[in-house]
Amino acid sequence: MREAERFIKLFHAENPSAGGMYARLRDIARDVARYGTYTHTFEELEFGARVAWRNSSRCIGRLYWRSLKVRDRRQVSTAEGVALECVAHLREATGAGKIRPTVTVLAPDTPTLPAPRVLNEQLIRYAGHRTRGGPVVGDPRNVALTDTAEAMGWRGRGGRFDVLPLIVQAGVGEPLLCNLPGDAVLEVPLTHPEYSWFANLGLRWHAVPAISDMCLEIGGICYPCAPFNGWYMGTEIGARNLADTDRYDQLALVAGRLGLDTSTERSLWRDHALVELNVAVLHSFERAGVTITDHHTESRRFLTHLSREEKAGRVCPADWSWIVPPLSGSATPVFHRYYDTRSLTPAFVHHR
Ligand code: HEM
Ligand code: NRG
Repeated sequence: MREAERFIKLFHAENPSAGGMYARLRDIARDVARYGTYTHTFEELEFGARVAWRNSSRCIGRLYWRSLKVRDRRQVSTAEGVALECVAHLREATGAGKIRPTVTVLAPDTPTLPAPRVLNEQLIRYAGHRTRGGPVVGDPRNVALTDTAEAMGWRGRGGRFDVLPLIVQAGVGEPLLCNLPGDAVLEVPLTHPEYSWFANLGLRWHAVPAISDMCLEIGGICYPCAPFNGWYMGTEIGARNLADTDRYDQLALVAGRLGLDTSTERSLWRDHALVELNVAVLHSFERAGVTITDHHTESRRFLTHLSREEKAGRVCPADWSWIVPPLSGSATPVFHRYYDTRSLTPAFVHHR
């Protein structure tokens, strides 16, 4: 009730035309007393999800928080229903490359029924195949998820970019395994604007980052299944997913092809390879007509967002260690200051 009251007051403070705050609070108190829970109106849900994005202190992309598309699917609670909605979410959000920031809100936890859950951390993830004694083939981050899928009967093609199936848990029974249809997963093969050999590295990435393992908390109600997406910032792919030594670990290979001196750190071959990898990511997405942003533009937008929030009289919490991009940090304006570190609700939270 305390959380509900705080949220309803926020909703009415920011939506003065909604009217009837005291009647609404009285109805909620009655429902909570009777049923141990209450149901958000669509307007409350939409506002709550947008503010949860606005409050995401690790997110540099918050300037457009008001434009989040909210798909209200709270009536969907079966594993099959959840899987179908995830596929529909991907199709709508991908927009053939013109990516739309979207969240799909599925059934919440209630005192009588736990909510369904997607076990994948994102709707689209590449398998990490263990090999006997050798290195992982694919994305080492997803080895455990790949093992789970295989234990449920899934077989990948043993490639470096096999899209994993969704694993959906609803109720106490066996989880459901669901392959994503090809047309729901847009991917971009990577090429470089100057080096034709780059294409032969066979690298690619998916167009849409859609986090599916965070809980959306609004006014004391928990929506554990609320997959959301925006678009990528190039560095997420070029400076982390393809570069981290515990991910695709491509820097030495790229440096070798660039003819750099990898015998000494002082040639800065890692730094040089990182830049070319990131050039390739931005170039390839742009050429494929897929929305992507670069870290310089996004850093400037984020500071615009901060000053807008300040003008609106709001605190904008931010986590420096996540906001500063993993490439050329000090060449972006977000590096050169500190941020408010409070945590606010509504919020997207990690429960696992
Ligand atoms: C984190 C960019 C949209 C919520 C991040 C990160 C980046 C980013 C770069 C850090 C990721 C990392 O280092 O792994 C963007 C861009 C968007 C966007 C460019 C384009 C529109 C969204 C949307 C939501 C959202 C639509 C929610 C509705 C979050 C959250 C995190 C995050 C909760 C932290 C994730 C975690 O803790 O693992 N975002 N974002 N973002 N973003 Fe955004
Ligand atoms: N770094 C992760 C994705 C995290 C969220 N990033 C976004 N979110 N851009 C990766 O897959 O590389 N978003 O909602 O747009």
